[in-house]
Amino acid sequence: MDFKVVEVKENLLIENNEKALALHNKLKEKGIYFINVMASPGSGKTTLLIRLINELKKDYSIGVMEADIDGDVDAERIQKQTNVKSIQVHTGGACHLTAQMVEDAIESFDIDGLNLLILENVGNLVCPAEFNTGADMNLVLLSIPEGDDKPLKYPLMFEVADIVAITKIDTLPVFNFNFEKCRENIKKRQKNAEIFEISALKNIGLDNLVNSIKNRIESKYSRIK
Ligand SMILES: Nc1nc2c(ncn2[C@@H]2O[C@H](COP(=O)(O)OP(=O)(O)OP(=O)(O)O)[C@@H](O)[C@H]2O)c(=O)[nH]1
Ligand SMILES: [Mg+2]
Ligand SMILES: [Zn+2]
Repeated sequence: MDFKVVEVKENLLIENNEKALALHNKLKEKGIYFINVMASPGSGKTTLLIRLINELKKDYSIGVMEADIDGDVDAERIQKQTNVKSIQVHTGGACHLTAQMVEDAIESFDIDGLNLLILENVGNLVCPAEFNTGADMNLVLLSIPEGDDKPLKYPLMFEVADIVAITKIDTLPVFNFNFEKCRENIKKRQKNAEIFEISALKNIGLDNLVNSIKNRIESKYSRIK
């Protein structure tokens, strides 16, 4: 019995990886860079995205997908506070997105007019990391109140991270959080991860993060003339 369960899951992930690769290639053909944002519920993904989008929209034509189990508050926040087209994706109870779900969601955009797609994945440190979305880059948030030990407990999320934004640093005075330890814990999982210390709320440290994202997009496509 146990053996069968494992096999089913493996097949599911293999199938998802194939779909993700196809989607990745399709977006590449269209010159679209795709960022997948993952983190715990309430870690500050939407707050950060509003800041990032208001900078990135100066150079890129952006489409945003907000994934949640239910509700449309995040898509509305993005649209209201950035004026960028955003859609809400409901997962129908699932706590992650599959590549197929992403592909279906992308159909709501006129993607020929876009060159940057951003996905806010479902708030969850576990299975979103298992399901490749076809993205060019995974941006993972870790907020101060969650604790510096999270990379030890949720290894895969940090293994797949290209950038880790340690966020809510304005709350540092009321939490025990060791940056050095946290960086060490992240590097244990992903030695190439680029790490930024930020506060989206207080607008601290965002310039470096924006520049890193732009550099990644430019090194793939050379968009900015
Ligand atoms: N102090 C502080 N609070 C923050 C910061 N960023 C976000 N918050 C607060 O954290 C709460 C959750 O923020 P969201 O941006 O909605 O978090 P999220 O990760 O998008 O949440 P879900 O989509 O529900 O998973 C809100 O009350 C924000 O105001 C920050 O840098 N510092
Ligand atoms: Mg959100
Ligand atoms: Zn899940």
